[in-house]
Amino acid sequence: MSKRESVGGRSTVDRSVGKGSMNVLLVYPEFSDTFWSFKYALRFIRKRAFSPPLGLLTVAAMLPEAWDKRLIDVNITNLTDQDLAWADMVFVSGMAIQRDSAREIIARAKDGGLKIVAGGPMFTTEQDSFPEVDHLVLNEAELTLQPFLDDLKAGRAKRVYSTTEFADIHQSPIPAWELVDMRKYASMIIQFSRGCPFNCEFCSVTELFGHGTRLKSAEQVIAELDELYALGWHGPIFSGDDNLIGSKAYLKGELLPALIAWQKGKRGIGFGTEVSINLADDPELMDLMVRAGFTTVFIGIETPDQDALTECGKNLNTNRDLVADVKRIQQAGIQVQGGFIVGFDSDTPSIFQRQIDFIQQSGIVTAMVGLLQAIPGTKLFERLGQEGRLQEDPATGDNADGVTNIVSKMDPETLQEGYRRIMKTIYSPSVHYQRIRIFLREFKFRRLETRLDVQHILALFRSFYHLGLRNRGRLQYWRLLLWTIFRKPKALPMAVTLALYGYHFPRSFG
Ligand code: B12
Ligand code: SF4
Repeated sequence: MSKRESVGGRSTVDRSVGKGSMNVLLVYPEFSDTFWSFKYALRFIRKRAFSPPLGLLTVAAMLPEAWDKRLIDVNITNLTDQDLAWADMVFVSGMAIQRDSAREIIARAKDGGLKIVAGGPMFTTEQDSFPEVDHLVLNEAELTLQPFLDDLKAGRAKRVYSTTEFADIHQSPIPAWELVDMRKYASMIIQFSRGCPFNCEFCSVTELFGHGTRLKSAEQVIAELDELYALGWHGPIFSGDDNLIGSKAYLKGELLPALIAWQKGKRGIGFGTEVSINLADDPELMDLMVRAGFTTVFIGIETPDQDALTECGKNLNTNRDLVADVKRIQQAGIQVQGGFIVGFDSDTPSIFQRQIDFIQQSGIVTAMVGLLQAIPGTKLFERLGQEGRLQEDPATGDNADGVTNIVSKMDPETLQEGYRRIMKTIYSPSVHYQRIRIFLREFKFRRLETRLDVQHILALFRSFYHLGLRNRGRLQYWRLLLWTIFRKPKALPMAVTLALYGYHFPRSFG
């Protein structure tokens, strides 16, 4: 058994399946210029994308060893005719937001006479929309890939492989990172857990990954990190958890102590992840997370309106002082990024100013505000379908593009206009730079989170030119730098990074 298969004990798939040559092209479709693409900020550090596609890399690690595999992430490189000529089969993954690019890739591969195997969140939630795909290997590949490979070997591969079960992620292999050109990415990506104990009406996580939090063993995580480190990655790592703190006992007792031990003697490896707001209730957990290297968490705050929180089932966020919660996390030494939504049935036009005020007071610099969309597979989609309130066009999958597939209760023009006002206001230079200062005043530096390389130094000079000389808000930029140098000198790299985000976000929503 290879090292990769032995992690976590049992082998996920029989990797002798299909011995003989097979050239597999794993293709990750392009993201448009979205909020999360970080495209305009990444240019400053000469990176092409935020992180590589973990789903495809995990699938690659489960394919027969004898097969030749190549990864084409269209976000960092072109898919060429030569790539397609080399391949026998194309494996495609993606989120709804990558729909157009995925269709283009599928069409080109079909023109080349190639078989298409598709999986991942978009295909799982929208399988009927892709009649041209030969094999839909849906849900978690830990469960559905092996039956597909078995049938393929026997010459009777079916069109759809799906399951209602959730995988034991102790069986997930170490992703095939050797296929990745790490220099092109700002961050690497791993996953400690899947699933979320909560039940928000608009969210597809529980449908896709379940209510229980499924966790990798600490040993398994450390093996993954060791491999990344050995391959030369000593930078930031994002963990794609739905809600890392779903099982606090495991975190405190196993994972975080193991990460603290692993970090000894290493510098520059900061973790980011997604959690729920109840992190703020647990000082011990926050302290352990900081010591383990967590620098940033994304939290779905959604709205300061109690009725809207109740409407969408986000009961966890009700009856709390959400601004104080955010500040407690910042004071512990963790930056909070927040997700916000407008367009709930109970929203009135006063919500726009209330969202602006909340975001500003909380010092959440990276605030992703979206219009509520109904994603297939969610309870919201089902409810609105029954109420006849779904538009014909599907959800774009980008909730920050100002488009919705919902027939809203609020007058649509008022909603659009209010949404645009939020985005314009919070990312206007004066408000954005002021928010960075509000955040930095609160934030407690517990460790230096980035290892500065040449590109970071160059990015500082590039920012002098673009933000300090050419961009709107140049005066505020210089004021922020001076303020930081005198008041929080250790925070200078962070201040510049946050300033660059302010350069990206307005461009990403036009
Ligand atoms: C990390 C992450 C991100 C990263 C993306 C990093 C990257 N390079 O892909 C960031 C932070 C940028 C991001 C952003 C967004 N994300 Co996101 N993200 C995730 C998250 C938390 C983890 C993804 C991951 O790596 N998982 C680990 C791998 C192993 O799982 P996986 O990709 O699902 O792959 C497994 C299976 O799906 C399957 N599989 C996957 N691909 C393939 C391919 C084949 C051929 C086969 C056979 C099988 C297969 O096998 C794998 C092993 O089981 C997921 C939630 C989750 N738990 O997965 C949401 C998730 C993917 N994101 C989602 C969304 C909506 C978004 C945003 C649109 C959010 C927003 N509102 O703006 C943005 C859009 C991205 C953009 N650039 O604009 C949705 C997608 C829903 C959908 N139907 O498309 C998810 C599922 C969360 C949710 N709310 O439901 N995201
Ligand atoms: S807490 Fe977050 S991940 Fe969990 S169901 Fe709600 S929105 Fe989805």
